[in-house]
Amino acid sequence: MLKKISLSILMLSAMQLSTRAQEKIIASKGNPIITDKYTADPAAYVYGDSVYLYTGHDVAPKGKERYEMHDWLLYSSADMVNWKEHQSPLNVNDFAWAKDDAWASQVIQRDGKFYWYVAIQHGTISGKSIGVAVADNPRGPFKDAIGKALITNDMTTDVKISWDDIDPTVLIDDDGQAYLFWGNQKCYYAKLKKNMIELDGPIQRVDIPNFTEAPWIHKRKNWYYLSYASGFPEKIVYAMSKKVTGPWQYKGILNEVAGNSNTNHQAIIDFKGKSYFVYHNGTINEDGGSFRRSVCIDYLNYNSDGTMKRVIMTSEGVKKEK
Ligand code: FUB
Repeated sequence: MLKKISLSILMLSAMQLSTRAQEKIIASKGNPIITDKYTADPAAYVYGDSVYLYTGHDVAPKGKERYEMHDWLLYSSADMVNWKEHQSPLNVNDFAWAKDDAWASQVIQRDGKFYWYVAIQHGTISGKSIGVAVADNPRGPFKDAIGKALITNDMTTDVKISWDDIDPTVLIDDDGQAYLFWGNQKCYYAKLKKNMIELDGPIQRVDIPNFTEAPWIHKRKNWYYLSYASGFPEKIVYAMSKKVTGPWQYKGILNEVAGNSNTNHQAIIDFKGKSYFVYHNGTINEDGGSFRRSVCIDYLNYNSDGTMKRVIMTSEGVKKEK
């Protein structure tokens, strides 16, 4: 009996050590903030006294000029400069129905559970789809929350492409109603049930100009903001509304084309009294570029009328917060 207990204690300590071994501290020296891996499509989430940064993971070798992405990565920070890299909490293999392509995603918390909405290639229904993973804490472990896709390509037929059901972004409004926005070439939204894993009504279209992809929905004071990638190579533009369902007023460019990358996929957060614009460029190493991207963070500033000032992308990045 005693032998059994000691063995279990030994095994537990070994497991804890190996988990810790995969947690690395990165003291960022400006932008891009992570330089030992290619990170893309940032989705930042503030929880407790930390920012959790969920990213895609570009692994296309030099010369392969298309996306190769199989898992997502996770970093957290309490000061915006020192980042802890956690063990990768989610992989396309965690979705039995999915084929590949761990594309853009976003995490949100409700009633103590963390819901991770991801774009992924479906294994049997042609095209991209949106899945949901769930965990009890922001670091995971995450598991498929439904056992099937929440959105599939055959549910949206406005545009004749197979990748219009990508780039999910979520908001839980002050009245508790959750909304999922997503899209490519056409922006869609739908209400989510309180369980966060079922649609609560029909898929609606968002009327905004020159939408390419990468919607990010956020609310500040009495305004809703829908930022998104426009044109190609992409600039991030935005629209504002007094209602999450629109009508949306187009407000113009928020971020210019990012260095050496034809996408720059943004996330917007407030943390410790400041606002941040999190995005990617393609500026590390000789082979960095549109398919080997890197997450960057710069300040975001608002005007007194609620409009957002154009982001100034910097090499220095942001300063350490206390
Ligand atoms: O990472 C794959 C795709 O590139 C994303 O879904 C888009 O937003 C763009 O960043």
